[in-house]
Amino acid sequence: MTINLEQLAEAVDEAARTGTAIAQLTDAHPDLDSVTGYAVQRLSIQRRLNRGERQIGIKMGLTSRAKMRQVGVNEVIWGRLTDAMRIEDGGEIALSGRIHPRVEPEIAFLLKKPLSGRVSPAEALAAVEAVAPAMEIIDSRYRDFKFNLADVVADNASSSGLILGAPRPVGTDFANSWANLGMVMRFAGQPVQIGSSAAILGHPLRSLVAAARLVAEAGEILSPGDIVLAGAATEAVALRPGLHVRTDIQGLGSVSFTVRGEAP
Ligand code: 0L1
Ligand code: MG
Repeated sequence: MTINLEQLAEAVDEAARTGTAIAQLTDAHPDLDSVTGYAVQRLSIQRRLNRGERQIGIKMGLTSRAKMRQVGVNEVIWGRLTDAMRIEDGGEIALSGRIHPRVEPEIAFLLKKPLSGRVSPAEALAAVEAVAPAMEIIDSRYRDFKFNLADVVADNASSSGLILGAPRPVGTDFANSWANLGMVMRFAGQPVQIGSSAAILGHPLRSLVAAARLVAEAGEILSPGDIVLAGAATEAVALRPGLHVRTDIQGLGSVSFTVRGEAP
């Protein structure tokens, strides 16, 4: 069967826009591969840009063993972030308009220089202005949060929202001192996930190196001012109404938000 990329892009984009779960694209197109998935992702994000959203960076996905195990996909992937996905630190989010949102603790890089291609960790670090504690809200558009590699790539790596805490400038000691930062994510004050920055590909900087390579493979570039979400250090946890969610990262600070509504 011929694959109509625009049609698939419209399907995932409408599912995200309306908060309506859809069947995996690979149900109808079992041969869909990740290269085609990325083409669908690009077209679906173009639809957002056509509606007035602005791209603000990228997210790296499945950068930890815990995440790969959780969803049964064994490859690092990436997706695009837009300004409409941003939630302010300490802000409120609604669950309506989302399907089955989950949250995960992350680290975010803020870039001061362009970055693309095969770069060393030192070159990647030289492009970083600051680092911030972060959380990502993911929300697969597929029923039951079930997908394979091509599906999740087409669905913009499940991205739904991002929250960044106060950024800190990075020093030249970043490579050593940030290798193993403790991270705790709490729901209503109770720890729900505990991890380490080491779970992000061994060091979050490796995620930035991978980001530069992956965007270059897509003929793109990371630009000054871009945010790069390095990926989660732990599994993601389902959100519920009324929750206060906070992540603390050793030496980096904290980031939080509240889910609107009454706790059941
Ligand atoms: O940010 C992530 O690691 C998510 C990637 C996509 C898989 C998922 O939805 O958990
Ligand atoms: Mg993530």
